[in-house]
Amino acid sequence: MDTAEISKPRLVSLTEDADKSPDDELLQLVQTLPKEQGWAVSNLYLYQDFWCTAHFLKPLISFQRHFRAFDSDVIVATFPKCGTTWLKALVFSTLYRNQFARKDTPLLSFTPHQLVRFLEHDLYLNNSCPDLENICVYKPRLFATHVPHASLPASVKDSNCKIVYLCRNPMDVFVSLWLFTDKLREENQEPLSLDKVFDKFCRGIYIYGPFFDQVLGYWKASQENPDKILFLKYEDLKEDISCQLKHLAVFLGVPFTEEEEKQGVVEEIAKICTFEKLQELEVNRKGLFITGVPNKDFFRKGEVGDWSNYLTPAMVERLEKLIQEKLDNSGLTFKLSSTASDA
Ligand code: PAP
Repeated sequence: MDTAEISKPRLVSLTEDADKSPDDELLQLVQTLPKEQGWAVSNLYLYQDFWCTAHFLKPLISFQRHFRAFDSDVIVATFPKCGTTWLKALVFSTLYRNQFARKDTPLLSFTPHQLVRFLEHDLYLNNSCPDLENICVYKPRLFATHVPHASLPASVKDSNCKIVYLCRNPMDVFVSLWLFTDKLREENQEPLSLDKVFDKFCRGIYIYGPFFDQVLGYWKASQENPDKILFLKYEDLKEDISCQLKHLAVFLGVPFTEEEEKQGVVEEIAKICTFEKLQELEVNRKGLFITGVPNKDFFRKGEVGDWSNYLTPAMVERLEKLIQEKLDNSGLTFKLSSTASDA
Protein backbone atom coordinates (compact mmCIF):
# COMPACT_ATOMS: atom_id res chain seq x y z
CA MET A 1 0.00 0.00 0.00
CA ASP A 2 0.99 3.60 -0.54
CA THR A 3 2.11 5.42 2.63
CA ALA A 4 0.31 8.51 1.36
CA GLU A 5 -2.95 6.70 2.00
CA ILE A 6 -2.26 6.84 5.72
CA SER A 7 -0.87 10.30 5.95
CA LYS A 8 -2.87 12.26 3.41
CA PRO A 9 -6.58 12.93 3.45
CA ARG A 10 -8.42 12.87 0.15
CA LEU A 11 -9.91 16.34 0.03
CA VAL A 12 -7.65 18.85 1.73
CA SER A 13 -4.54 18.70 3.81
CA LEU A 14 -5.91 18.15 7.29
CA THR A 15 -2.72 18.12 9.23
CA GLU A 16 0.35 20.24 9.37
CA ASP A 17 2.44 17.10 9.51
CA ALA A 18 0.47 15.26 6.83
CA ASP A 19 3.63 14.63 4.86
CA LYS A 20 5.58 13.06 7.70
CA SER A 21 6.06 9.35 7.29
CA PRO A 22 3.60 7.31 9.34
CA ASP A 23 4.67 4.77 11.97
CA ASP A 24 5.99 1.51 10.62
CA GLU A 25 3.76 -0.23 13.12
CA LEU A 26 0.71 1.36 11.54
CA LEU A 27 1.84 0.55 8.03
CA GLN A 28 2.35 -3.04 9.00
CA LEU A 29 -1.08 -3.19 10.59
CA VAL A 30 -2.78 -1.73 7.53
CA GLN A 31 -1.08 -4.28 5.32
CA THR A 32 -2.64 -7.11 7.29
CA LEU A 33 -6.20 -5.76 7.21
CA PRO A 34 -8.88 -6.88 4.72
CA LYS A 35 -9.31 -4.15 2.11
CA GLU A 36 -12.19 -3.00 -0.12
CA GLN A 37 -12.62 -0.04 -2.42
CA GLY A 38 -14.56 2.75 -0.70
CA TRP A 39 -17.54 4.52 -2.22
CA ALA A 40 -15.69 7.59 -3.51
CA VAL A 41 -11.90 7.26 -3.68
CA SER A 42 -10.26 6.00 -0.49
CA ASN A 43 -9.80 2.32 0.20
CA LEU A 44 -11.49 0.96 3.29
CA TYR A 45 -9.81 -1.40 5.77
CA LEU A 46 -11.60 -3.75 8.13
CA TYR A 47 -10.25 -2.89 11.58
CA GLN A 48 -11.84 -4.50 14.66
CA ASP A 49 -14.81 -5.59 12.52
CA PHE A 50 -15.63 -2.16 11.11
CA TRP A 51 -14.50 -0.39 7.95
CA CYS A 52 -12.33 2.68 8.11
CA THR A 53 -9.92 4.62 5.90
CA ALA A 54 -6.18 4.29 6.43
CA HIS A 55 -5.97 7.99 7.14
CA PHE A 56 -8.27 7.74 10.15
CA LEU A 57 -6.61 4.64 11.61
CA LYS A 58 -3.87 6.61 13.30
CA PRO A 59 -6.14 9.06 15.19
CA LEU A 60 -8.54 6.23 15.93
CA ILE A 61 -5.81 4.17 17.57
CA SER A 62 -4.55 7.24 19.47
CA PHE A 63 -8.09 7.79 20.78
CA GLN A 64 -8.35 4.14 21.79
CA ARG A 65 -4.96 4.15 23.51
CA HIS A 66 -4.83 7.54 25.17
CA PHE A 67 -8.33 8.80 25.93
CA ARG A 68 -9.19 8.70 29.62
CA ALA A 69 -12.88 9.21 30.31
CA PHE A 70 -14.08 11.11 33.37
CA ASP A 71 -17.22 9.92 35.15
CA SER A 72 -18.78 13.28 34.31
CA ASP A 73 -18.08 13.08 30.54
CA VAL A 74 -20.88 12.87 28.01
CA ILE A 75 -20.29 11.24 24.62
CA VAL A 76 -22.61 11.58 21.67
CA ALA A 77 -22.35 8.46 19.50
CA THR A 78 -23.85 7.83 16.07
CA PHE A 79 -23.44 5.93 12.84
CA PRO A 80 -22.77 8.54 10.10
CA LYS A 81 -25.90 10.26 8.75
CA CYS A 82 -28.16 9.24 11.62
CA GLY A 83 -28.62 12.85 12.77
CA THR A 84 -25.25 13.53 14.40
CA THR A 85 -25.38 17.28 13.74
CA TRP A 86 -28.86 17.53 15.25
CA LEU A 87 -27.98 15.45 18.30
CA LYS A 88 -24.86 17.53 18.94
CA ALA A 89 -26.96 20.71 18.92
CA LEU A 90 -29.60 19.19 21.20
CA VAL A 91 -27.20 17.76 23.79
CA PHE A 92 -25.04 20.90 23.81
CA SER A 93 -28.09 23.15 24.30
CA THR A 94 -29.59 20.97 27.03
CA LEU A 95 -26.45 20.22 29.01
CA TYR A 96 -25.04 23.75 29.07
CA ARG A 97 -28.31 25.72 29.06
CA ASN A 98 -27.44 27.56 32.27
CA GLN A 99 -23.96 28.54 31.11
CA PHE A 100 -25.06 31.18 28.58
CA ALA A 101 -28.14 33.28 27.81
CA ARG A 102 -30.25 31.31 25.36
CA LYS A 103 -30.56 34.30 23.02
CA ASP A 104 -26.74 34.26 22.79
CA THR A 105 -26.40 30.51 22.27
CA PRO A 106 -23.01 29.58 20.78
CA LEU A 107 -24.99 27.73 18.09
CA LEU A 108 -25.45 31.13 16.43
CA SER A 109 -21.70 31.51 15.92
CA PHE A 110 -20.30 27.97 15.75
CA THR A 111 -21.37 24.82 13.92
CA PRO A 112 -22.59 21.88 16.05
CA HIS A 113 -19.43 20.03 14.90
CA GLN A 114 -17.21 22.81 16.28
CA LEU A 115 -19.06 22.84 19.59
CA VAL A 116 -19.08 19.07 20.08
CA ARG A 117 -15.93 17.73 18.51
CA PHE A 118 -15.35 14.23 17.19
CA LEU A 119 -12.74 12.35 19.16
CA GLU A 120 -11.28 10.05 16.52
CA HIS A 121 -11.35 12.27 13.49
CA ASP A 122 -10.93 15.70 14.97
CA LEU A 123 -9.40 15.93 18.45
CA TYR A 124 -6.94 13.07 17.92
CA LEU A 125 -6.31 13.85 14.25
CA ASN A 126 -3.13 15.88 14.66
CA ASN A 127 -2.22 15.03 18.19
CA SER A 128 -2.03 11.68 19.96
CA CYS A 129 -2.53 13.39 23.37
CA PRO A 130 -4.66 16.54 22.91
CA ASP A 131 -5.10 18.83 25.92
CA LEU A 132 -8.78 18.02 26.35
CA GLU A 133 -9.12 19.93 29.62
CA ASN A 134 -8.31 23.20 27.92
CA ILE A 135 -10.00 22.38 24.64
CA CYS A 136 -13.34 21.75 26.35
CA VAL A 137 -14.53 25.24 27.27
CA TYR A 138 -17.78 24.08 28.85
CA LYS A 139 -17.96 21.49 31.60
CA PRO A 140 -18.79 18.64 31.94
CA ARG A 141 -16.80 17.61 28.89
CA LEU A 142 -18.85 16.69 25.83
CA PHE A 143 -17.45 14.73 22.86
CA ALA A 144 -18.67 12.86 19.80
CA THR A 145 -17.74 9.59 18.12
CA HIS A 146 -18.77 7.28 15.29
CA VAL A 147 -16.78 4.36 16.76
CA PRO A 148 -18.74 1.14 17.45
CA HIS A 149 -19.38 0.30 21.11
CA ALA A 150 -17.05 -2.70 21.09
CA SER A 151 -14.14 -0.52 19.96
CA LEU A 152 -14.56 2.33 22.43
CA PRO A 153 -11.60 2.83 24.79
CA ALA A 154 -11.86 0.75 27.96
CA SER A 155 -12.15 3.85 30.15
CA VAL A 156 -15.32 4.90 28.30
CA LYS A 157 -16.90 1.53 28.97
CA ASP A 158 -15.59 1.14 32.53
CA SER A 159 -16.22 4.65 33.85
CA ASN A 160 -19.58 6.22 34.67
CA CYS A 161 -19.43 8.58 31.71
CA LYS A 162 -22.69 8.75 29.78
CA ILE A 163 -23.29 7.93 26.13
CA VAL A 164 -26.18 9.30 24.08
CA TYR A 165 -26.63 7.14 20.97
CA LEU A 166 -28.82 8.18 18.04
CA CYS A 167 -29.82 5.81 15.25
CA ARG A 168 -32.05 6.20 12.19
CA ASN A 169 -33.85 3.88 9.81
CA PRO A 170 -31.31 2.31 7.43
CA MET A 171 -33.16 3.33 4.25
CA ASP A 172 -32.85 7.04 5.03
CA VAL A 173 -29.30 6.51 6.33
CA PHE A 174 -28.31 4.88 3.04
CA VAL A 175 -29.80 7.65 0.86
CA SER A 176 -28.24 10.35 3.03
CA LEU A 177 -24.83 8.61 2.88
CA TRP A 178 -25.03 8.12 -0.86
CA LEU A 179 -25.94 11.73 -1.66
CA PHE A 180 -23.37 13.08 0.82
CA THR A 181 -20.57 10.85 -0.48
CA ASP A 182 -21.43 11.69 -4.07
CA LYS A 183 -20.57 15.30 -3.29
CA LEU A 184 -17.10 14.23 -2.15
CA ARG A 185 -16.03 12.84 -5.51
CA GLU A 186 -13.51 14.64 -7.66
CA GLU A 187 -14.83 16.66 -10.60
CA ASN A 188 -13.43 14.21 -13.15
CA GLN A 189 -15.06 11.21 -11.45
CA GLU A 190 -18.28 9.56 -12.57
CA PRO A 191 -21.30 10.08 -10.28
CA LEU A 192 -21.57 7.26 -7.73
CA SER A 193 -23.66 4.45 -9.16
CA LEU A 194 -26.69 3.92 -6.91
CA ASP A 195 -26.68 0.17 -7.67
CA LYS A 196 -23.02 -0.25 -6.76
CA VAL A 197 -23.09 1.70 -3.51
CA PHE A 198 -26.39 0.13 -2.49
CA ASP A 199 -24.80 -3.30 -2.82
CA LYS A 200 -21.82 -2.16 -0.75
CA PHE A 201 -24.14 -0.72 1.93
CA CYS A 202 -26.05 -4.01 2.13
CA ARG A 203 -22.72 -5.82 2.52
CA GLY A 204 -21.75 -3.42 5.31
CA ILE A 205 -18.97 -1.76 3.35
CA TYR A 206 -18.97 1.90 4.26
CA ILE A 207 -16.86 3.92 6.68
CA TYR A 208 -17.84 2.68 10.20
CA GLY A 209 -20.05 -0.04 8.64
CA PRO A 210 -21.67 -2.50 8.93
CA PHE A 211 -24.58 -0.31 10.02
CA PHE A 212 -26.49 -3.14 11.72
CA ASP A 213 -23.49 -4.30 13.77
CA GLN A 214 -22.95 -0.83 15.17
CA VAL A 215 -26.61 -0.15 15.92
CA LEU A 216 -27.09 -3.54 17.57
CA GLY A 217 -23.89 -3.13 19.59
CA TYR A 218 -25.16 0.09 21.17
CA TRP A 219 -28.71 -1.29 21.43
CA LYS A 220 -27.58 -4.31 23.44
CA ALA A 221 -25.24 -2.22 25.61
CA SER A 222 -28.05 0.26 26.32
CA GLN A 223 -30.38 -2.56 27.32
CA GLU A 224 -27.77 -3.91 29.71
CA ASN A 225 -26.96 -0.50 31.15
CA PRO A 226 -29.75 2.02 30.51
CA ASP A 227 -28.34 4.53 33.01
CA LYS A 228 -25.13 4.70 31.01
CA ILE A 229 -26.36 4.58 27.42
CA LEU A 230 -29.44 6.41 26.19
CA PHE A 231 -30.61 4.93 22.89
CA LEU A 232 -32.56 7.41 20.75
CA LYS A 233 -34.11 7.21 17.29
CA TYR A 234 -34.16 10.04 14.73
CA GLU A 235 -37.78 9.25 13.86
CA ASP A 236 -38.85 9.61 17.53
CA LEU A 237 -37.10 12.99 17.77
CA LYS A 238 -38.99 14.09 14.67
CA GLU A 239 -42.28 12.88 16.11
CA ASP A 240 -42.11 14.42 19.58
CA ILE A 241 -39.02 16.48 20.23
CA SER A 242 -40.23 17.99 23.53
CA CYS A 243 -40.84 14.61 25.10
CA GLN A 244 -37.47 13.31 23.86
CA LEU A 245 -35.65 16.42 25.11
CA LYS A 246 -37.13 16.00 28.59
CA HIS A 247 -36.06 12.37 28.57
CA LEU A 248 -32.56 13.40 27.45
CA ALA A 249 -32.28 16.03 30.20
CA VAL A 250 -33.24 13.49 32.88
CA PHE A 251 -30.69 11.02 31.52
CA LEU A 252 -27.96 13.71 31.55
CA GLY A 253 -28.78 14.50 35.18
CA VAL A 254 -30.04 18.01 34.35
CA PRO A 255 -33.86 17.61 34.26
CA PHE A 256 -35.89 20.64 33.23
CA THR A 257 -37.42 22.29 36.29
CA GLU A 258 -41.13 23.08 36.45
CA GLU A 259 -40.21 26.73 36.13
CA GLU A 260 -38.18 26.05 32.98
CA GLU A 261 -41.03 24.07 31.49
CA LYS A 262 -43.46 26.91 32.26
CA GLN A 263 -41.07 29.40 30.65
CA GLY A 264 -40.97 27.27 27.47
CA VAL A 265 -37.26 26.44 27.71
CA VAL A 266 -37.78 22.97 26.22
CA GLU A 267 -39.54 24.37 23.17
CA GLU A 268 -36.90 27.11 22.79
CA ILE A 269 -34.11 24.53 22.69
CA ALA A 270 -36.06 22.35 20.26
CA LYS A 271 -36.62 25.37 18.01
CA ILE A 272 -33.02 26.59 17.77
CA CYS A 273 -31.97 23.01 16.92
CA THR A 274 -34.50 22.43 14.13
CA PHE A 275 -33.21 21.65 10.66
CA GLU A 276 -34.71 24.87 9.30
CA LYS A 277 -33.21 27.10 12.00
CA LEU A 278 -29.72 25.58 11.91
CA GLN A 279 -29.65 25.44 8.12
CA GLU A 280 -30.36 29.16 7.75
CA LEU A 281 -27.58 30.27 10.12
CA GLU A 282 -24.65 31.80 8.28
CA VAL A 283 -22.16 29.73 10.24
CA ASN A 284 -23.75 26.55 8.87
CA ARG A 285 -24.12 27.87 5.32
CA LYS A 286 -20.48 28.89 4.91
CA GLY A 287 -17.08 27.40 5.63
CA LEU A 288 -15.73 23.88 5.74
CA PHE A 289 -15.89 21.01 8.18
CA ILE A 290 -12.53 19.64 9.32
CA THR A 291 -12.42 17.07 6.49
CA GLY A 292 -12.89 19.80 3.91
CA VAL A 293 -16.58 19.08 3.39
CA PRO A 294 -18.70 22.28 3.18
CA ASN A 295 -20.67 22.82 6.40
CA LYS A 296 -23.86 23.24 4.37
CA ASP A 297 -23.64 19.60 3.21
CA PHE A 298 -24.65 18.48 6.71
CA PHE A 299 -28.09 19.97 6.04
CA ARG A 300 -29.83 18.34 3.09
CA LYS A 301 -33.51 17.59 3.73
CA GLY A 302 -33.80 16.31 7.29
CA GLU A 303 -36.92 14.21 6.73
CA VAL A 304 -38.17 10.74 7.55
CA GLY A 305 -38.94 8.58 4.51
CA ASP A 306 -37.05 10.49 1.79
CA TRP A 307 -35.66 7.10 0.66
CA SER A 308 -38.93 6.49 -1.18
CA ASN A 309 -37.85 9.12 -3.73
CA TYR A 310 -34.69 7.20 -4.63
CA LEU A 311 -34.84 3.44 -3.95
CA THR A 312 -36.28 1.00 -6.48
CA PRO A 313 -38.84 -1.62 -5.30
CA ALA A 314 -36.09 -4.29 -5.58
CA MET A 315 -33.79 -2.26 -3.33
CA VAL A 316 -36.56 -1.71 -0.80
CA GLU A 317 -37.26 -5.44 -0.78
CA ARG A 318 -33.58 -6.30 -0.23
CA LEU A 319 -33.20 -3.80 2.60
CA GLU A 320 -36.48 -4.86 4.22
CA LYS A 321 -35.27 -8.46 4.23
CA LEU A 322 -31.97 -7.38 5.71
CA ILE A 323 -33.70 -5.37 8.43
CA GLN A 324 -35.82 -8.39 9.29
CA GLU A 325 -32.87 -10.77 9.28
CA LYS A 326 -30.52 -8.55 11.28
CA LEU A 327 -32.98 -7.21 13.85
CA ASP A 328 -34.87 -10.46 14.36
CA ASN A 329 -35.47 -11.07 18.10
CA SER A 330 -33.46 -7.98 19.06
CA GLY A 331 -36.51 -5.94 20.09
CA LEU A 332 -35.18 -3.05 17.97
CA THR A 333 -37.52 -1.64 15.34
CA PHE A 334 -37.39 1.27 12.90
CA LYS A 335 -40.05 3.59 11.59
CA LEU A 336 -39.56 3.78 7.82
CA SER A 337 -41.84 6.75 7.16
CA SER A 338 -43.38 9.54 9.18
CA THR A 339 -46.82 7.92 8.97
CA ALA A 340 -45.89 4.24 9.32
CA SER A 341 -45.64 2.29 12.54
CA ASP A 342 -42.36 0.62 13.50
CA ALA A 343 -41.12 -2.17 11.18
P1 PAP B 1 -22.56 13.00 10.20
O1 PAP B 1 -22.98 11.74 10.90
O2 PAP B 1 -21.89 12.76 8.90
O3 PAP B 1 -21.81 13.95 11.07
P2 PAP B 1 -25.37 13.77 10.17
O4 PAP B 1 -25.69 15.04 10.85
O5 PAP B 1 -25.83 12.53 10.82
O6 PAP B 1 -23.86 13.80 9.77
O7 PAP B 1 -26.00 13.76 8.73
C1 PAP B 1 -26.73 14.73 8.14
C2 PAP B 1 -28.18 14.28 8.08
O8 PAP B 1 -28.86 14.83 9.22
C3 PAP B 1 -28.84 14.83 6.86
O9 PAP B 1 -29.92 13.96 6.55
P3 PAP B 1 -30.58 13.91 5.10
O10 PAP B 1 -29.48 13.67 4.12
O11 PAP B 1 -31.54 12.76 5.14
O12 PAP B 1 -31.28 15.20 4.88
C4 PAP B 1 -29.30 16.18 7.40
O13 PAP B 1 -30.26 16.82 6.62
C5 PAP B 1 -29.83 15.76 8.76
N1 PAP B 1 -29.91 16.89 9.70
C6 PAP B 1 -28.98 17.83 9.96
N2 PAP B 1 -29.42 18.68 10.89
C7 PAP B 1 -30.66 18.28 11.23
C8 PAP B 1 -31.64 18.77 12.14
N3 PAP B 1 -31.42 19.84 12.88
N4 PAP B 1 -32.81 18.10 12.24
C9 PAP B 1 -33.04 17.01 11.50
N5 PAP B 1 -32.17 16.49 10.61
C10 PAP B 1 -30.98 17.12 10.47
